[in-house]
Amino acid sequence: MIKANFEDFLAFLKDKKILITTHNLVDIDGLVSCHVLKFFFNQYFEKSEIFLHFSEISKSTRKFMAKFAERFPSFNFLFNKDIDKSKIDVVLILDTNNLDQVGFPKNFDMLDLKIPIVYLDHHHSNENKNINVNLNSLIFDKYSSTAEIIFELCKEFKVELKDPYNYLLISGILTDSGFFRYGNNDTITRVSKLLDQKLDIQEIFLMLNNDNSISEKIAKIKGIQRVKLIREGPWLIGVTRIGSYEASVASILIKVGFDVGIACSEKKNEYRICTRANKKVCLKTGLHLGKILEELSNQCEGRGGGHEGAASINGKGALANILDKIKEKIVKILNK
Ligand SMILES: [Mn+2]
Repeated sequence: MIKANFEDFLAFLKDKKILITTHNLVDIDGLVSCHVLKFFFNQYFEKSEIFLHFSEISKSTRKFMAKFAERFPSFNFLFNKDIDKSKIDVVLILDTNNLDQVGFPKNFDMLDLKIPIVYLDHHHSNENKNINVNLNSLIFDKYSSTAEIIFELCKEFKVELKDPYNYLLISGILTDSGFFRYGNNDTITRVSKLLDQKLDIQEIFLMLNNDNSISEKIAKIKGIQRVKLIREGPWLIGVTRIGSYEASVASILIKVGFDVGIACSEKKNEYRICTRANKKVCLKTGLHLGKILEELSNQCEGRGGGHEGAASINGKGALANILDKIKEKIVKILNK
C-alpha cells in the first residue's frame, strides 16, 4: 500500500521544479525531513531542481543545528530565502497538513497561485479545507515523525544515506516520538536500522540535549519554590508565578507530578499565563485548555488559545481576575 503511494508520489514529482518547505517555527523533525528529502530527490531523480525554504526556525532547532555543525562541519544547512514563484511547479509541504501553519517566501501568496500543493506528513488530517491539495499527498498518521516516512522512502527506493543524514533522521524521530514515548515498535526498529551504520546514540542524545540558559533554570527553580498546590479529587493543579519562561515553567510543573500546571507572569499592566495538562487528565475529564483560554480571551482584553494540553493567554489588566476565572473553569471540569 505504502509503496504504491510512494510510487505515485514520485511519478507526480518527476521532472518538476519542487519547493520543499515545512511549518513555521521549524522544529527538528521538520528541518531534518526537508534536508533528507532534498538529498533523496537529488539522488533519485536524474535531473531535479529542488528549492528549500524555511520561515522562522525555532530556538531549540537552532541550538541543535549549531551542535550538529560542530560534529559535521561540512554539512550545509543553507536554504533559499527568496524564490521566484514562476520557477516552481509544485510545493511540497512537510510535517504539517495545514496551510495556515506555513510561512512562504515573500511575494508567495499561495491563494493566488495555481501551483499544486503536496503534503508529506504524519499529523492527523482534518477535513481538508485547504486549497489545491494534490491527491498524491502522503499523510500517514500512524508514524510518530515525518522523518520516519522519509526513512521508509529512502529504504524502499534504495537511496543510501551517509552519516550526517542518518544522524538527522534519528534526531527527528527521537524528538517527535518523545524519545519513543509516543512511538511504536516500528519507531524503534527504524532507529535501530539507522544506528546499524555504526552510529553512537549517546552522541545524538548529546546533540539533542537542550541546555537551558541560567536564567531559564532559575525561573524553573523559582517556579517550583513558589508553586501552590490545589487538589481536586485525584487531580493535582499547580499554580505559580515567575518573571519569564512561563511555558517552560508550566511544563516543569507537569514533569514534577502536577496534572495541570499554570505559570503566570505580570509586567506593569500586562500578564501572560501559560498552562499545561497531562494526557491522562485531558482524556479522562475532557479538559481542553485551549478552548478555556480562547473563551476567556473573548471576555477580557486578551489573546489566548492553544491545544488541549498546552495553551496560553496574554492580556492587559489584573492578573488575579483572569487567573481566578481560569482556575474556576478548570476545577469545574475536573469535578464533572
Ligand atoms: Mn513532526
